[in-house]
Amino acid sequence: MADTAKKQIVVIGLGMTGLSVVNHLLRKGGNVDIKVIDTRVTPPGAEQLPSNVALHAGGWNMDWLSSADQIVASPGVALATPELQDAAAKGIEIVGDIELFARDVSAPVIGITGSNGKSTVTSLVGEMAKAAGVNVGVGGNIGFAALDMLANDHALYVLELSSFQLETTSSLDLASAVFLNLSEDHMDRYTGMDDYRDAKLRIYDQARLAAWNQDDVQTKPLSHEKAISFGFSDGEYTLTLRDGQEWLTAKGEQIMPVSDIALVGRHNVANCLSAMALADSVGIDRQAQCQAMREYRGLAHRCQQVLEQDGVLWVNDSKATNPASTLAALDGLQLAGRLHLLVGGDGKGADFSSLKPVLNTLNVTLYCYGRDGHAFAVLVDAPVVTETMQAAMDIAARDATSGDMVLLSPACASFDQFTNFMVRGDTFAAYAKEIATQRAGSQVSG
Ligand code: UMA
Ligand code: ADP
Repeated sequence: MADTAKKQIVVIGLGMTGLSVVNHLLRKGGNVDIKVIDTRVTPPGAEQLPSNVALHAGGWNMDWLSSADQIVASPGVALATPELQDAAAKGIEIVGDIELFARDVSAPVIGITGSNGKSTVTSLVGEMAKAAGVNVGVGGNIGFAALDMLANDHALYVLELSSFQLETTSSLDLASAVFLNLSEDHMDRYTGMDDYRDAKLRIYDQARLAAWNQDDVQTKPLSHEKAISFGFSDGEYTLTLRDGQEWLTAKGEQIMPVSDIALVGRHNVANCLSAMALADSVGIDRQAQCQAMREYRGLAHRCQQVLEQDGVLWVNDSKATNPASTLAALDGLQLAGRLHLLVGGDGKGADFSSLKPVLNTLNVTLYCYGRDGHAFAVLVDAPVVTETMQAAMDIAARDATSGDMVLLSPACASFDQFTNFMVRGDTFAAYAKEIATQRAGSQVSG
């Protein structure tokens, strides 16, 4: 029986988010009763759940749901789920972890959303703040639960926000927010692109300053009192020429040559422009911004070289989980030899035809693996179709010669065959090294 004198809080999902919510509520204390529901039979994190918090795993508990005063839903559980719809119809408040964060945070917060580049921009702004000596917390969708940051009193928070998290958040008071770009993703969760875009646009309603991308008009706020923009040829943060060289330019002032940016790829120039706009909004000085842009080389699993053997480069871009991020990896790619591109996995209902034109211009062998590999096989004339990524790597290793690149940039989520994109990327790197060791051994013995 529920103790009706206590506020009944039901947490849905016991992944990283659910655990952070439970720990946050316990830290806050008060007259609350916390229960957790996870539809998975063996939810991750169950072993870390304090013994005084009840867990219902492997399905729903409708009694717990209907007697809840508040439901805290994890981002992996869709609000459209009938059980949550029922609860909402009964007037039960449904929020997410970011809403709880918004209600308790007392330092300035910067928010970052978009289809691609969120983690790169989030971590780059974090690096800028650190270079300026600010005690900064960096978290959210990037892989560190927002509420866990509140346990340490930071002077500034940089928060990566997914569309799922934004759906259940309404009280953020962001110092500034950016919606970086919009391209097809998560079509298994949204009714279409408008629905997906609307979820992302919610970020601007909760921000004092809205930063948008001139090169992707879909990111423009529908209305906002204070909006600024960035873009390659337009906006307050843009590129200008000096002595034939491109310079990052902020509000008319030339700041730094583009060639000084440590991150690689044209998309990362746009990421730098947006990061500068966000850093300016909280007064991070320009010198610190430039230092971070000169030094920061990016996160693992984003176009990361993991091996070079016999002139063949092996590159891990496992974080490319949608077609636009794979297009970014292919943009401007110049190779002496052939590209061996590994794609496939859980396609999340995406349309991959946008890859076809660029594949046609490249000297490429396309390896299609995993559950939705077949959806890529129609894009080229002679695809190599395999069951697993490792099987594709075996063939690529056999066929690649000096000057070639083997690139994992799968345009899909990993969940059909891996726990997450990091495990997929680590598996790619480890298996590439295993193949290399075997080959080195056979060359010696041969
Ligand atoms: N799940 C169930 N039943 C449940 C609860 C979850 O089946 O009762 C499934 C979900 O469908 C999902 C998986 O479990 O496939 C994980 O969901 P979760 O809500 O438990 O996830 P967390 O471990 O809490 O991680 C979440 C984010 N995951 C998602 O939004 C799916 C992490 O982003 C984020 O780093 C973390 O919170 C901290 O904020 C990951 C992600 O893939 C990296 N995000 C998507 C993306 O970037 O494209 C949005
Ligand atoms: P997110 O957190 O939004 O998934 P990441 O910074 O982790 O973004 O990058 C994910 C993938 O998208 C990587 O493959 C990366 O190379 C690519 N990418 C990064 N920034 C951009 C951008 N501005 N436009 C398109 N693709 C990008």
